Amino acid sequence: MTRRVLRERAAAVLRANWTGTSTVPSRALYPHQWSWDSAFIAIGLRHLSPLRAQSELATLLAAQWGDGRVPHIVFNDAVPLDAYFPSPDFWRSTTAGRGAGAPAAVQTSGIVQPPVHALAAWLVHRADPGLSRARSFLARVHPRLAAWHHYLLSARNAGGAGLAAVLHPWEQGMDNSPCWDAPLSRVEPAEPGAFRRADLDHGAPEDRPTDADYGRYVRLAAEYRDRRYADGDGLGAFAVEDPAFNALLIASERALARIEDALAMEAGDEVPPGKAQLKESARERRERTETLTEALVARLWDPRHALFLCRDLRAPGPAGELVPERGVTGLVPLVLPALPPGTAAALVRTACGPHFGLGGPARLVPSYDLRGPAFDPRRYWRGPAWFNTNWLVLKGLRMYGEHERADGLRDALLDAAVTSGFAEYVDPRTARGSGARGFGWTAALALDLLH
Ligand code: 9WN
Repeated sequence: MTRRVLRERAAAVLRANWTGTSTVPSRALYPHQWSWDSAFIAIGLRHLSPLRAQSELATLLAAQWGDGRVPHIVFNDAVPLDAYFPSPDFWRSTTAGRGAGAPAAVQTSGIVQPPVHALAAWLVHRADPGLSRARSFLARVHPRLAAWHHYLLSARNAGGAGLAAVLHPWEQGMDNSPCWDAPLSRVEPAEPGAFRRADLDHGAPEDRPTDADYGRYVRLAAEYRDRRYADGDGLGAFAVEDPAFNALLIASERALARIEDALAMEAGDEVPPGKAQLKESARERRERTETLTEALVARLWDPRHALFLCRDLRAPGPAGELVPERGVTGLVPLVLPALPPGTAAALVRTACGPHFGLGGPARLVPSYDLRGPAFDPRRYWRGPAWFNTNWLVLKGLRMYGEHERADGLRDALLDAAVTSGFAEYVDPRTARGSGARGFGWTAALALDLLH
């Protein structure tokens, strides 16, 4: 297949999923706007239409809450209520979220997703700096991105070490990863009759999380809602420091510093935030990326596994405990340029070793340990390879000079994307597709890899 045909097919997926203001991950399974999907989609969309890519991010950020959180779903009120569960009447953002500053004009969920947005905004700006300046794109998104990071670094610093904690598996985005099995086991599932799973109208049950998982997701989300989405003391039963979530926060802090540098070049000192303030903020952010990287290594690096692990803050002990499961989340910090000496090389060895099998039994990086007891090549985040995590690992391989491996992974990703019809996820060994087809970030990131 030529690059031109691949590009046309990926572009056709993004056109079909475009609603006029943003892009749905999948028309059938996910008919609304999702937070980290939109960030990855914008990264690909910038190659087709920098204007649409800007709108994608602006639409998401327009639904930001007053406390700074960017919701994980922005609902499209033209879509029937029963098309996706949990629907707006479950989250009740405009009433239960009022105290936390949920917007009145649009309905959203009340939880978050990984902060890929500043990184995406910077890449979108770079795709067409002239258009970006003409539309004051960076000036418009900057205050919202700054408030978003502030929320994560303050309200979500549950462990006290500076890292952000996730309060629900949906927040981290790898919903049924075996990394969550132990922390979730403390959550009493909601009654099976208390909710209806719309996902099973479109997805095969063996590809999706189980009913027991859903019972726990529902319980946790309902309890957070009933606490009126308040953070701080009295956090719920689930609180985890996750490597990918925090690595993306650090990468986005670096991107936000670049955004501030770019704005400072244009700004005078009269209009706030003036040149001096932007430069000072960029300097602080760069320092913070260093201290956050140190915290990430101190809290989550496990030399025995040669991998970053998740820290379960609700486990016994003053700092909780590390979860001894190998998830792809632990490889994602490879995107960080300033890892301590030896750490990146160890991560590359782990990615290519028996547990993730890259360049050996696995064509693409699996979401979970090929040799782990819970490995299942079809079930969602318990084994299949996903395109966003593979794209991140590929970026890390390239940054650390592993060009041959990066090229091999890029070719395998492009091949898997097109032959699977831009599947949501694929078997990491055979690249056979599962889940939704015509999936937004699969098409967007394939496009990005063609550039
Ligand atoms: C819950 C939209 C989202 C992705 C997540 C993925 C899946 C939702 C679901 O779909 O989660 O947020 O209904 O299963 O796990 O990463 O953002 O594509």
